[in-house]
Amino acid sequence: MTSQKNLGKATQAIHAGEARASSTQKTGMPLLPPIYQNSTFRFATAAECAEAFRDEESGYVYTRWGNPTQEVLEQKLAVLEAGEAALATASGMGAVSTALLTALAEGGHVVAMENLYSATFQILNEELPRFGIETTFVDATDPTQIAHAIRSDTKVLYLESPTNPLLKLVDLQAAAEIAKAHGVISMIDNTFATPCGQQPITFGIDVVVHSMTKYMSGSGAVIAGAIIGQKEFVVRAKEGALRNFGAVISPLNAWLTLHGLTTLPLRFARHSENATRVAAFLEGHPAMAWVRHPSLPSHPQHELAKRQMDAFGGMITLELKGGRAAGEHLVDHLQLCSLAVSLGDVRTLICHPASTTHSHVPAEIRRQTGITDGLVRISIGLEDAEDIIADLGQALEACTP
Ligand code: LCS
Repeated sequence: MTSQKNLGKATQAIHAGEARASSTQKTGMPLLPPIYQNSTFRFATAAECAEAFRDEESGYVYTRWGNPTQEVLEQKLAVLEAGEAALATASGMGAVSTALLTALAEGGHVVAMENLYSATFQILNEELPRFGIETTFVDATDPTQIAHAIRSDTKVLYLESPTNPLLKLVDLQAAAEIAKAHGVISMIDNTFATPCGQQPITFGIDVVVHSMTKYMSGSGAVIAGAIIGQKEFVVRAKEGALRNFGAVISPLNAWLTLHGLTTLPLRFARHSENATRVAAFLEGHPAMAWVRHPSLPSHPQHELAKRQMDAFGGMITLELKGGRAAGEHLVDHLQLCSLAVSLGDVRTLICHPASTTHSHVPAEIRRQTGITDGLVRISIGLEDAEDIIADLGQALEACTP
């Protein structure tokens, strides 16, 4: 594994972690890691079985505890995110909740980015307060706001960058330094950037979580998540919150994600290239009030994006001059792009966050954090950029008075 750290991203995506699966075969090793689609494992003797329960490194006992297909995926994830170890989970929210449950105890305090995926916001704003855990939400685009919000009982700094859906960025190095100085665990949801857009651990962030439902698996076929970090944290999460609360990935979804990851570097480069072209087209269109993509010089944090991101990603947020009605009109007239939540798919997906992905965030908080009723979010797919532009162009023409 050590030598794999020096390989390029595309090579890592294909080869990292795969040796172990093949080593179960004596000759004629399978080129693709096999899928171990089973819930339990058989032992020859009671002593062997007891040993596997005592020392997990010595064998597999039950898929909620560990499974070879999951482990191949986890080894690939650790290499891709430059972490010591990784855990695959049943969903992105399985990763977020398992990571938070591992890091927090009764009565702790969290400092979090104010603009987050809505279910994460709900965990922090509604679920954790039931256990006496309080969260202070800040505009983490300004690192001084993070520093000011940290208290003596703060245990976790929770971030997204770029955020869902506003594509706000956090200075990862500055945030990690503040957290370290206060003995706080820094966590980031890296779903929008993927390790091909940025590797937060290389900036000093402690824990990375993912919804692998999105770019990581890439096909729109699975719900899956991941946690990557130091071995001590990952083992604690695996043997505690993951195993006991049970957000374990199925072998089939682990296997599908594993194969999705092999093309992530290629796909993410193309998503980013397509989105850069579509964003430039949209920004020049007279129907737009504003368009946001990290590649655009008009993005308030374009310089930070250039500094800390290796690719700008495939997500675009915009608002039309005609507000919500115009946005709905646009969505209704698309022929190639699909009206659907989720993101990171090979297909271009478009949605209206205020009535869908972020509808559970109270309207007042949506307004305060900039999720306006006219906001439209596009996940640019892998179609030819000209075809995406042509579809958006014809729909915009249809909705321009
Ligand atoms: N983190 C981010 C940044 C997300 O965008 C999502 C889902 C999750 C975590 C949760 O992942 P899941 O449990 O669904 O795998 N985001 C969605 C979205 O924007 N539209 O539909 C789902």
